[in-house]
Amino acid sequence: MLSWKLAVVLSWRLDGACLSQARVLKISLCGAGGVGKTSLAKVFSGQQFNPRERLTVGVQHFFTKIYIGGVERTVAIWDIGGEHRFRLLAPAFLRGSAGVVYVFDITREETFLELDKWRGLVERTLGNVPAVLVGNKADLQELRMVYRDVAEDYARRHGMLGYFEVSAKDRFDVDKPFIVLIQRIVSRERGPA
Ligand SMILES: Nc1nc2c(ncn2[C@@H]2O[C@H](COP(=O)(O)OP(=O)(O)O)[C@@H](O)[C@H]2O)c(=O)[nH]1
Ligand SMILES: [Mg+2]
Repeated sequence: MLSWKLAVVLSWRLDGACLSQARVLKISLCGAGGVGKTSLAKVFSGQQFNPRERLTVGVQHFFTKIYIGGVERTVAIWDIGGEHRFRLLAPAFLRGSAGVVYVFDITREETFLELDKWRGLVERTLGNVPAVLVGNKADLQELRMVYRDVAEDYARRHGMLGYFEVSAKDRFDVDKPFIVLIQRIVSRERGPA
């Protein structure tokens, strides 16, 4: 049986966790390995794009500050290793996320097809949270394998806030999906207008 002391400590710890969550916005990046999650997180948080980005082992965190609705918020981007073996850990990493960015690579169809698995994982762990869909590597138009309208339709069918085509390499439109997602999260926090 749980002793009352332990219960008090636990509820105090949970309160602390909730309080800090109210200040730091946690956003998780989900998608197959190599689609550019780490690159997008880096560019969004003001770091350089690295053409030789290494495989993410487990999880990496990126922090950035953003002014939204006249207030400064700290955003923590959780970049979860996309490889199969890390997926077992994904539910633990996802917990507490206020929103999710799904990423695929427009030049590799299998990364688009893998989105269903990530959505299942997210829905089981977080329920219905605001999400956006990102097609990365828009600089490689000639190698495109996933059409824009197919991705747009996918985002719409699954209740996402929108589909955004970006390039971490060219720093093209990278902020857009994050801003749209954060705006929705913040407006949800404030309750319906
Ligand atoms: N051409 C191009 N390459 C990219 C882009 N974003 C990432 N990459 C490259 O794709 C590879 C995988 O990127 P990474 O960020 O490690 O993907 P992750 O496994 O999803 O975190 C790296 O070699 C990156 O340099 C992009 O927008 N365009
Ligand atoms: Mg990575």
